[in-house]
Amino acid sequence: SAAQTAKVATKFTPTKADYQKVYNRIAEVIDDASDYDDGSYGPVLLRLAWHASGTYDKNTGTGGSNYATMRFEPEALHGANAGLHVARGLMEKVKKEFDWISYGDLWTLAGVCAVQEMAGPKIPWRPGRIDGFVTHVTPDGRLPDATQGAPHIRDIFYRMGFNDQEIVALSGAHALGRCHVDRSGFQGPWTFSPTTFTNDYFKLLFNEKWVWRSWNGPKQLEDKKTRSLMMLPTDYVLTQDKSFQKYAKAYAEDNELFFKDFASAFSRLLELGVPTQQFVAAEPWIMGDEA
Ligand code: ZEM
Repeated sequence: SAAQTAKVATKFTPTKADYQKVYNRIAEVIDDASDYDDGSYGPVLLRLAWHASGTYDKNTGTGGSNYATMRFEPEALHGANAGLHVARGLMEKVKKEFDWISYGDLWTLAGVCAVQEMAGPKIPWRPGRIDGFVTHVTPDGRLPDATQGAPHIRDIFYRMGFNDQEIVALSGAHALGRCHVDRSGFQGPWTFSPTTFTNDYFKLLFNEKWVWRSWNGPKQLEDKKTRSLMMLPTDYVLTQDKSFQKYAKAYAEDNELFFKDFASAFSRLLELGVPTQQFVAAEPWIMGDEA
């Protein structure tokens, strides 16, 4: 019909400038957090982008950021995703304003925005993810379990297609945010500046003495000096495993190297599971340079 033709003819094709508007809106949401945690929604949004992408399995091609399956049960209820309803709720408001963006693009762009607005490196990103269905939901157990050791970390990240160097670089995201007893059971921040992206996580891993915390919660470490910082067993493993340790030391000594390697690995993480032909641009964009 004529009405249908007209609708097709006016179909909105967003440009980079339109995605930049979404980015700017997310940046406002991140900062509007005076009563939340350390005063920023950045860390929990970064965790959303990571958990939305980190379900990828390179052998089956399933999981990853393409279909934003965390919108559905049971994935939303997987133990690893506890607390991420906060981040999804924040992005729901942005989605209402920019209804043309897919959830996968919105959540990964939020991760990019979080890193950049918290003074981290520029993360190359491009849109093209599509909203999937409940049939695309991934099985539980694809994200890392913080109580485990090096073999488990390798199993999980090799499945996504990452190597030891990339595992260590990505782990540096724990410079940001904190653990919540009511989400993971663990408690506390990794660094003294949990809303600023730095290589402090690696510096602290080597410069502080880490001892097991005595408490009723799951096994975690605390710094002997102030007892105000924490490390998960999987964080501490980066200092114990020979191959991980090499990269962790390099990042502790060279912030620029950490920024470069994190940006490259995180950019790739955010594209896991998205067929190349779906992307609207041949090369990822740098967002946030011009408003
Ligand atoms: Zn995390 N992470 N993570 N992580 N993570 C938590 C919090 C945050 C692991 C893990 O078990 C946990 C990566 C890798 C790994 C962030 C980003 C990234 C928490 C605390 C746990 C238990 C959740 C809570 O209680 O709120 C394990 C085992 C990992 C690998 C071995 C990677 C990779 C990340 C991004 C690139 C961030 C930003 C947080 C803080 C969230 C917040 O709300 O403050």
